Amino acid sequence: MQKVNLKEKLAGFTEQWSPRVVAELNGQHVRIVKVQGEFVWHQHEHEDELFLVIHGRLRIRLRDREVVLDEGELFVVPRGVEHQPVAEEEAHVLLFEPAATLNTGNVREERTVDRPARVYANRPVCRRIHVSYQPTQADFKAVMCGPCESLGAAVCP
Ligand code: NI
Repeated sequence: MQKVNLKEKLAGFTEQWSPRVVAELNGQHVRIVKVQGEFVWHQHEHEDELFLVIHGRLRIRLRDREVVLDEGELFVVPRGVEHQPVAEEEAHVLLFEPAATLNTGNVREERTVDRPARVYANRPVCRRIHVSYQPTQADFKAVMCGPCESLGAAVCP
């Protein structure tokens, strides 16, 4: 594992609502995401979800209140609690959550990302964790582990 520079990683993509994995540990993902506008209301039945604002301001709407996070502030949404992330201007957010956490939770829509791309070196060797997942051609890069990718494989064997 090499150190990860979040500014560099954030400079590497422009897509909004498309999380990138920058580290993995103990079955959890550290993800970064650029957000703007209103996300879909959703909840995660089995996962608590940590939001840490790196840049800008993020509002997390809950059914009974709203939490406003500025740079350097974090909030954990407990499992089963409906939430809607909202950002008037682009915000950059770090997420810490189990690797299986789907960004849209119990909802499936156009911003759902089944396998967020890993963007760090020394990524773990494929253990065929996605064996039940049927990737499309466009998904191959996102679902491949580092070693398979460096071998030029089309998909993890
Ligand atoms: Ni969520």
